[in-house]
Amino acid sequence: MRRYGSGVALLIVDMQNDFADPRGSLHVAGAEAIVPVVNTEIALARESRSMLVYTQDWHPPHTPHFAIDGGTWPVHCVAHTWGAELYPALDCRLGAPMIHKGSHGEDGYSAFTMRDASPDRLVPTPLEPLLIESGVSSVVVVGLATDYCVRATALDAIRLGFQATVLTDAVAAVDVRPGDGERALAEIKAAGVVLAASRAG
Ligand code: VGL
Ligand code: ZN
Repeated sequence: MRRYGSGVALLIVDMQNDFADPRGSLHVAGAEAIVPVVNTEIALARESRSMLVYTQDWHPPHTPHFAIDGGTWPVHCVAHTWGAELYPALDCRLGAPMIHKGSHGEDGYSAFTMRDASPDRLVPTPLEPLLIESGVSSVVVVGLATDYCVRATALDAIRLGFQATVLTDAVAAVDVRPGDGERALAEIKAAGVVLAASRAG
């Protein structure tokens, strides 16, 4: 098992109440089941001195991302509310960097870049420089949701020159259309992302 090491970061994507808790406004089926898997990966990463980075979807109360404002989604992960908090059963390491995304009305799917609708442009988050400064060349992505933030984060990682692995039993999909999660995994694999099962090491 040599998934982790000092040049590898574990990205723990959007493990927040609105996605992970059945009472959440955008609950992802199967999210609770990945929590112990993600916690094990956090422990393995720490043992091997890998950097941990957490992300939070972090929206204002009104954003073009929400259906009430012309977008797609129910209101979710509004900054400083219960829905935006990390799921309590997740092993949250104090001091690990936290990347907030979507804070200024962008879509915020990728942990690396956000799409701002007006003007239409990509806005970087602090993640890429943070990884480069920390000597990271490879990322392992876990969390929610396979077909949105995990997909976008893994595709951006490859585009930016990182090696990227997604642990298929440590992610779960929204599946707006049945099969979206599986299609997203096939797409990111074709883009060069390694798909692995956590147990296989
Ligand atoms: C996400 C839908 C809307 C995600 C965020 O974290 O995958 N999905 N906002
Ligand atoms: Zn969102």
